[in-house]
Amino acid sequence: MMKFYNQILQSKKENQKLLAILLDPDKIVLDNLKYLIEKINQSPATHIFIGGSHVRNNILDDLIIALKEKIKLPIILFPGNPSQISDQADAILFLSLISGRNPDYLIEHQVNAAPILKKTQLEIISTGYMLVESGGETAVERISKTKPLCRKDLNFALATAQAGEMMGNKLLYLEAGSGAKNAVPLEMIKSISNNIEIPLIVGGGIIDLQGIQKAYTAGADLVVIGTAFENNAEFFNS
Ligand code: 1GP
Repeated sequence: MMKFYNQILQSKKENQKLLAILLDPDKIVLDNLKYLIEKINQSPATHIFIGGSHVRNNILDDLIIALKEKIKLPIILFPGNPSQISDQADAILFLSLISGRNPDYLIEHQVNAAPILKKTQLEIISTGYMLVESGGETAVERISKTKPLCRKDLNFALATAQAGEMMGNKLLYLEAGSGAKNAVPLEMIKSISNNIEIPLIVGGGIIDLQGIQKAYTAGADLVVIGTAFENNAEFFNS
């Protein structure tokens, strides 16, 4: 049963917008966890995403256990590589970087992760991950050694999204990159959301509440906020 995915589908059907706070375990100071948890519980977040570029497994398990004690939201892994798997989470975005042409991020890491995932209880949600040019080199671009999609080429971005859907992905994630200078263009969100059926996640470089609203209005079903909350835990009260 795809419990968490079905919840996302249900929200989309009811036009209830979703919001994920992205936590990078490497950047979390465990001494501040109590405060962070308080702020997450006061925020409008509906999901927690956990992931980063260099996360070590032992931190991941402990962090998720600590979060689950005090937070009721679903915890979804958003892994940078196959070492970032924890059975403590509820689900995992099983990503394929379909905007790029690096076989490691299209299939190799997935092959390595499959036997590990088979031994977990995690709900696996296949996700077409599309990196969009954002005005500077982002960590995803550097680590994956792929070129992001051109901001202006809406037709190519749409064709990529549609191919991702046709290949059976259950979600699409339009990503400008963590801390991006420019968020995903609204016209791109609009054109893709109008022409696919599966839910659309949008993240990267959204730094204020208006940015979240604009992404929703353009058609995002779930918006991800990482850096802005990391820099200011009062972000959602601003
Ligand atoms: C990164 O989309 C997420 O993968 C969030 O990006 O850190 O810029 O909010 P920010």
